[in-house]
Amino acid sequence: MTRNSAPNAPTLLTLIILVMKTVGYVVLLAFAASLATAADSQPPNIVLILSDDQSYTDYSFMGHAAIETPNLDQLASESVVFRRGYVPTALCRPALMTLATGLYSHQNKTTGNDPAQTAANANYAKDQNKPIKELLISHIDQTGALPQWLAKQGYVSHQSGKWWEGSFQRGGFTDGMTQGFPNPRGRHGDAGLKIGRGGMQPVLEFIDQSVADKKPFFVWYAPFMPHTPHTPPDRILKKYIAKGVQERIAKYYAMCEWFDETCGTLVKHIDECGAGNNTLIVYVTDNGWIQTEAGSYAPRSKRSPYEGGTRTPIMFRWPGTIAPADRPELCSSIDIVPTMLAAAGADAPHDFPGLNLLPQLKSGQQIDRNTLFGESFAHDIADINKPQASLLYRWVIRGNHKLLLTYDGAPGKMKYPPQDGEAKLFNLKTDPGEEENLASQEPALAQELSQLLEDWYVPNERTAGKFAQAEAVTRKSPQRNADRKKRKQP
Ligand SMILES: [Ca+2]
Repeated sequence: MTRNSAPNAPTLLTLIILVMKTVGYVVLLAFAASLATAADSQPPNIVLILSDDQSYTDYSFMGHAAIETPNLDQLASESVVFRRGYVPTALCRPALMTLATGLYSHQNKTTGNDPAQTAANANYAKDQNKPIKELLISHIDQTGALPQWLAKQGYVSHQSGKWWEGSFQRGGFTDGMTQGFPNPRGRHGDAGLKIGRGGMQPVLEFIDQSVADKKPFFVWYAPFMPHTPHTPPDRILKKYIAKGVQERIAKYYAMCEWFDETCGTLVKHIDECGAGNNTLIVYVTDNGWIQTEAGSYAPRSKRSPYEGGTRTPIMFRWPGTIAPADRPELCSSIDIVPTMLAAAGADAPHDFPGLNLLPQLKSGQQIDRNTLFGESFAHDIADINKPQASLLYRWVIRGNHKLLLTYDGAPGKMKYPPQDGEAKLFNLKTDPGEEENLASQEPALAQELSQLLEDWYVPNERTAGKFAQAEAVTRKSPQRNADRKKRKQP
C-alpha cells in the first residue's frame, strides 16, 4: 500500500495551528504577566505636602500645648518622622527652589524672593532686554526640576499653591494652577494660592484622573497656609479664643489647624482611592513662623538662620515599604529630591548635595551623617547671578552643636537685618532657644565647625564676622498693612 500523504496534510496543518495557538497563548500569557508585573512594579506616586510659615513646634505631635493637628499627628504616626529636620534657607522662594532642584540656594542662584533694584540687576535686564524677574525665573531652565525628571519615568504631575518660577509648565509639571509671571498677580502662585483655603478639588481630581489612567503621579501641594492673611473659619478660631489664646495669636493657631484639615482631606483621598500603599507622602515646611501679639512675626523665625526659621519636622509615609519610626538623626530638605528620585527609580541628572535616604528609610539603619549646612540671604536678591552678593549667614549643625557665622552681604530693606558680626556657637540640646553663645568658651570647637563651613564652600566674595547696615525700612510690611486695614474695618 502506497502511503498516502494527503490525509496527513491537514493533520500537520492542524498541528502547526495548534502549536502556533499554543505559542501565541504562551506569548500572550507572558505579555499579560509582564503587564501585571509592570502594574505591580509601577513606581510609587509621590506627594509633597509643603506647609508655609509654620514653626516646628506648632503641631500636637511636636508637643504644642494648644494647637490641634489631628491629621498631621496621624500622618506622623504612620511615617518616618525626623523631628530635627531643617531647610537650608528659611525663606519661601529659595526653600521651594531647593525642593524643586535638589540644590542649595548658592547653587541654583535663587537666594531670595525678589530681585532687588540694584545697578547689577538693571544691567542684566538691559543687556538681555528682558525684565529682571524673567531672568531670575530663568534659573530653573538651567537647573531643571523634579517634575521633568519624574516625567521621564512616565509620571504626570500637578502643581498647586506657592510657585514662583513662572508657569507650572516652566517647572515641568504636566498639570497645575499657577500661570506665573508675567501674568497678573503672577509673583508667587496666582490661581494656585486658592488651593486649601478654597478647597482641594483640583488636586483630588488630578489624583482621580491619574489613578483612572494608571499613571504614576506627583503632587506638589504647597498651599498658602498657615501663611498670612490669617483668616481662619470662625468655627476653628472660636476654639482657640475659648482656650484663652490672645486673638491675634489665636488666628495663627487656627490657621495651623485649618491647614491640618486640608492635609487630612488629601491623605484620606489617597487612601480611599486605593493608592495609599503605592504612594510616598513627604511632609516639610518652607520656613518657620513665630506669631507676635502685635501682628507680625518674631525676629528669630521666618528668614532667620535660628531654629525658629530653619527647623521643621520632615516626614516620609509609604505604607508597607517604610515602617513608621521616630528618627533621632538630622534630616534636611536638601535630601528630599534625591530620595524621591530613588523611590521613582528615576535617573538623577547629576550628583546632588543631599542624600538619598530611601535605603535607610526602608531598612531603619542609621544615616551615616551627623552634619547639616544652611545659608541665609537677603529677601531681595542684590545680584541674580552672584549669590554671595546677598549672603548674610551660614550655619553648620554637627550633632547638637551649631555654629552660626555672619557675612557682609547686602541686606537691602530687611526687617530684621544682622545686628553684629560675632561668630555664635550654640548647644541645641541644652539651649534650644540659642541664647548662650559658647564661641569664646569653646574656641577649638568653633574653629573645627568653621572649617566644615569652609570645606562646604568658600564664600570668597564676602567677609565673615562683618555685617552691612540695612537700608532703612521705608515701606510697611504687607502683614502690617493687612493688620492696619483689618483694624479699620468695622
Ligand atoms: Ca514661607
